[in-house]
Amino acid sequence: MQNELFHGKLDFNLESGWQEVRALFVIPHKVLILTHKNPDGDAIGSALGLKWVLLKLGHTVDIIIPDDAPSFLIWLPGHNEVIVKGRKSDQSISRYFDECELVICSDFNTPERLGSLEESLRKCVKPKLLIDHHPVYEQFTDVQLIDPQKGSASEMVFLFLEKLLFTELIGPEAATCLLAGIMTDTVGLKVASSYPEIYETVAKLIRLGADKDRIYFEVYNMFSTDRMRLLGYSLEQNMKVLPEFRAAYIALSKNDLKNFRHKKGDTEGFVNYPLSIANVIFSVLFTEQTDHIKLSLRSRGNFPANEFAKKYFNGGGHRNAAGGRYSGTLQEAIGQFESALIDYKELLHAES
Ligand SMILES: [Mn+2]
Repeated sequence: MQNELFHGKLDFNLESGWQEVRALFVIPHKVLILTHKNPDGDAIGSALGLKWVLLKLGHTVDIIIPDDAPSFLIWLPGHNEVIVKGRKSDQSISRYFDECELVICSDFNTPERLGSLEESLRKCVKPKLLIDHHPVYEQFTDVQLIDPQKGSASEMVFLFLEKLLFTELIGPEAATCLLAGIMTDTVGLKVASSYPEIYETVAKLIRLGADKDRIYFEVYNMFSTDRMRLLGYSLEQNMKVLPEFRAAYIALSKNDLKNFRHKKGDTEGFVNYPLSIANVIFSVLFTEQTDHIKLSLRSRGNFPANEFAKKYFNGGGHRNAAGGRYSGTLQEAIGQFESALIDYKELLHAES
């Protein structure tokens, strides 16, 4: 592969670079697709959607993820062939990096989001392409295609394929994976989706065979009884509303999770519920992990959840959806959160 072909930024609105990238993809290569730890529907959906199309172009494609996908995603076409780092020897993982000819990163804006795969990516000297919808502060790939205005990386992948004139290679499997990514990252087209183009993409994907009803059913209506009861407990016993800050939080200890036989992905989406309360515009879910406290942050309007997460909880993300972490106890994390709210009180009240 000619590395020199492969440098710079791609932009949907500009023509530069696209021909070179297309030329790269019409010749079969060994491609490695990577996506972030704690993979969500967009991570898995964008990776799988891309894989299905690259297979049709004759590429050899492997997807490696740092850790398992939650159970509500395992039905996605092709998921059974996704390689999970934690389930393989380090040796076999490094072989994938050694043998591939091109690395595609999807749905993450810093190698840190790869967790245990971070080092492998940083060391890898193969040409790298990033497709993402997060703002990127550190360029870590040769080529990047970024649009923070888009609701999901899966939508970016669709537009990427369309721009490369590969739309007709998107079959029902790829279309379903990409639509699953779009639907999950926008919480069923409720957030980050107030622009007309997203519905054009959704329409095209449905025309290409995406099974929208199945996505909705598998993602939203497949709660285990334990998960449903954990949600009830979280809202009834565990949610604290702070009207003076227009904020609310849920804090789940390891014990809480154990009591409800918590499985990966069970708390997915819980953070959105407090935002349904009138006058609450900022919601945080704390979950106690083995060695740190994990935070999910959601906001409405212009309140910058990402900035808040970055400033106080080593995190980041989008304005309305961010993540963070805290080293210390659950109580200390909540304490830090409550005092940080004081700094943001004015901003929280400025929001209409
Ligand atoms: Mn995403």
